[in-house]
Amino acid sequence: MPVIEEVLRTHDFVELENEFGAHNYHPLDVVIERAGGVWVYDVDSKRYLDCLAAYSAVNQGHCHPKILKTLAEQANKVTLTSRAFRNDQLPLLCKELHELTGFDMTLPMNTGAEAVETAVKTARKWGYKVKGIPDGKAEIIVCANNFHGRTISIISFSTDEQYRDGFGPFTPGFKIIPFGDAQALRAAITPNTCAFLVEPIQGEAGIIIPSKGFLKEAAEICHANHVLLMTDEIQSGLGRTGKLFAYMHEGITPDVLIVGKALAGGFYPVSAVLSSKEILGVYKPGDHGSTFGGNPLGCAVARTALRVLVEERMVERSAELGAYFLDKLQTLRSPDLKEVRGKGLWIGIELHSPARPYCEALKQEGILCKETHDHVIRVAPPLVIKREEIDWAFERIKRVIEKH
Ligand code: IF1
Repeated sequence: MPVIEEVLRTHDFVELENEFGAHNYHPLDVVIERAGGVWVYDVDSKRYLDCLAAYSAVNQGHCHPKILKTLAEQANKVTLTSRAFRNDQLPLLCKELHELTGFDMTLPMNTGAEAVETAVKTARKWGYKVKGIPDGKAEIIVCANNFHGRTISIISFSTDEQYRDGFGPFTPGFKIIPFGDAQALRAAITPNTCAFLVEPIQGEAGIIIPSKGFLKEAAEICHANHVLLMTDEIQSGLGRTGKLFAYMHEGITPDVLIVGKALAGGFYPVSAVLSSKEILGVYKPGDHGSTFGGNPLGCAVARTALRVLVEERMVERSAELGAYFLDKLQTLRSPDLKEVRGKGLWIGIELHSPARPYCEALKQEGILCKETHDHVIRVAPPLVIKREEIDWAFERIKRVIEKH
């Protein structure tokens, strides 16, 4: 049979995915073929400004040339050793994370959910071995409207019915308090509480910023009660909010820091749990692990992803340009507009009506945004965005918001 080279277009890819892929997403129908910096191009060569940045996994910009170079060079040397043997990249990543963050130790994993699972296991182990909680009784406090991933244990403490529906039975040992409520945290702690797990700013919930001082008070309450404060900075970390980590806005240090996404600049899934020697010291060989966690390809990529974040002043850029963008967006006027809020280059535009039609209209204008929780448009471009590109985006966002 002759092979016919057909050119596949957007609708062909959409149909193929709909037919042969599971329908666990409802993506915008833009089929991306290539990207660089803040710009992505679809299969019809139409250009879009990316205002999602893969949920903050490409903070460093798409296909950053230095990270790409490291990926290619390391892939030519060795990609995977397993942790049965050592490799020459993991020790350097751990040391560099220590120098960058001040935390003593790193436990590497791959996806965000795995790192959260690892933090939960760490807190429980610490609760039994160090705090002396009776076996099987450890409790972890979490917040309503959290998003920490999609494994069974993590959805066990989700308050979003859709994330849980049909997936039980669930993992016990979690207590839910309202987000931003220090009094509720104090009241929920018992002698069996080993940790409080929290996003400093809630992403999926709609970029919800707690009132000033909440995290600081939470840190004091945790400290006074011998409870670990574990911040999930998988989305808020690595410059997104205008600081290296969002907890730095409150001048505190958590006991356990969870990072992922931008840790490897979008080239590779690399996540990690960072903590003290006392806390990560609870692990003995064989207690926990992962085939891919700490692999030389991921570690090399992460080292360069961290280096460019610092060298190219992306955290400072996020603070400066985020404030500039937020100021502009706060001038928008529409009866459908409820609130514009944000920190750094992480901005939520909350509407009275569903955000999806706005995202469709923005796509037509050449901007890719994704709605969250129905009524919020999130604006979170790569941190390499330029002032002129913000002006370009603002003109179009204004047109779409004020036209509706
Ligand atoms: C999807 C949301 C964002 C996270 C925090 C852990 C994880 C995430 C704070 C898990 C992941 C992603 C997952 C992605 C969509 C996205 C998301 F809308 F679902 F909530 F960003 F806002 N902690 N967030 O935000 O990390 O295992 O995915 O690597 O499609 O589910 P992961």
